[in-house]
Amino acid sequence: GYNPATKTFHSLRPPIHLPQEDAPISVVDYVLSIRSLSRWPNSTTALIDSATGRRIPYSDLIRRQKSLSYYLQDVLKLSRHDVALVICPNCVQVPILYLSLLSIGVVVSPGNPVSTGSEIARLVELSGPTIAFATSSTAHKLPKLRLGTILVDSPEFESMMTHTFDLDLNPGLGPTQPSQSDVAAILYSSGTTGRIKGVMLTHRNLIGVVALCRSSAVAAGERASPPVLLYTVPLFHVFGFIYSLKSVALMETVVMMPRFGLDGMLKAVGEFGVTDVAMAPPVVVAMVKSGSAERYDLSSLKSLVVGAAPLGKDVIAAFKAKFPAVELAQGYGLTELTGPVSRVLGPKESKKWGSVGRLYGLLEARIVDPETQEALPPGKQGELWVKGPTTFKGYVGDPEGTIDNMVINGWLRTGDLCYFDDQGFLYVVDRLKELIKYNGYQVAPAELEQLLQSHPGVADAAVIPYPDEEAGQLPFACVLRRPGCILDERSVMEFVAKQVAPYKKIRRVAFVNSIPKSPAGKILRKDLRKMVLAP
Ligand code: AYL
Repeated sequence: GYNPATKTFHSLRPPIHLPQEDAPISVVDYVLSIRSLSRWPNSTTALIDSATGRRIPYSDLIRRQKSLSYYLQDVLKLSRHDVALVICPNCVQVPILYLSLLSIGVVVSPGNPVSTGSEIARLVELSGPTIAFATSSTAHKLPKLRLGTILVDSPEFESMMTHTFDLDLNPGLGPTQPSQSDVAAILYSSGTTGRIKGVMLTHRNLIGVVALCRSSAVAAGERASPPVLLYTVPLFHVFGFIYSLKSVALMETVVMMPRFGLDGMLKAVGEFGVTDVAMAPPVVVAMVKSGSAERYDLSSLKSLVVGAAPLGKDVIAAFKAKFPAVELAQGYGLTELTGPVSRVLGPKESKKWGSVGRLYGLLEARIVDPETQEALPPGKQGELWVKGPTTFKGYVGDPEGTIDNMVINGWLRTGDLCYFDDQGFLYVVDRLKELIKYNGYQVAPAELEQLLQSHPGVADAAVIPYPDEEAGQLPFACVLRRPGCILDERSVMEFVAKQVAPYKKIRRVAFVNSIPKSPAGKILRKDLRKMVLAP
């Protein structure tokens, strides 16, 4: 509800209780304590590898997680505050690895496995890992770290997870009790400006988010059998990262798809009785457009949780017409708030088409006029500010002092233009920040601009989003050529494509006569957008 006196929106969901802030527990302790409340048996399947059909029950997951954490401590000598870089496609080993590292206080830092070597070098520079975990397909891109690179798809890793330790002989082994304010994970995001940054999330942040996710599961009511989730979202991104923790807490069965493909996903639904799928909007678009969806048995499917980028109203309408039995629940969130901020919950709320739902318990929000900084009432558009225990700790190093600009008196500025209706439903209208979202992935314009500016034929360049039905937005380069230079669209695109991960490629180019800038030299993106996108 909206409180006019404080001009603050409060959550309408039931209150959530978190552990005492000074209790020395890790997010893994919390996940396991929630798990112990579950009524599903330990024989419940925790993980399914969709490629091989291999199943790992919860009893086994817990054993493996413990063995691996002993191994990491005893043999690899990892300890509290070490940073571990994880560069892996989605696979069943990764959630077990996350839990093992977090349980002994090692900071988990997952990066996109399609990153190039130089992009990964940048992540290493930011977070300073001592060890990396990769697969045989990604390891070659990693630089040499002090403790080397461990392949999670190797027989050695399998034995690390099944090794037995005599705890009487090794009394020092076992979970570490961190302070909840310790950094637990470093995820990567470009935030509201500039280049990619390392987002520090604490154990407290992760505990908060697991508690939020649990509260919606409780509100949705217990299922007759354990939910079966399929993640099309990557485990290195905040959405997949926190889902991998909340699924263990709630004893859900998770189907891991190493490589996403629409037909593979639809087939897996029937094959494994998938009840819920977590996805970004382009997958919904693909489901609507696909001519083959009818061929698959989707009868087990109850709901899709869709987040990370805007979902068009017409897509929602087409989806409901095509799949009337499946609930489509939008969620909204951002890395700097450890993921979820709001979601649509239950069939009644999902009638609010286009809304990203209501605020989770634990969170408060304001809608602030970007010009006057005044807090606005329901129905008015402004920048969304959020306060709660899931606000990130800061950016690693933070040489630009970005956090001072981004968190003001505990309020995190999301950089999104939003409004609430008078029933507490949130709507995202536009993005005020520079960030481009291609298929739900973050693309930082400044990174591409720097690359373009290094081209000898380019005098100046700016990168802005170009609207696209399938991908959401395309990175669009506006290039000012050096006088006398013959540079065509293709060579601009190829120049960038050679140096970046595929999702960051420039997919459209315009040649301009000038790039509008403020007196301070800042690109005026709004003016540029008007200039090149006007009909
Ligand atoms: P990041 N509609 C419109 N824009 C969205 C939405 C949405 N539903 N969700 C995210 N965004 C945009 O850090 C918005 O601009 O995290 C926001 O500031 O990669 C930015 O994406 C943040 O991008 C969950 C868990 C959603 C995670 C998420 C998405 C996290 C995306 C729901 O339960």
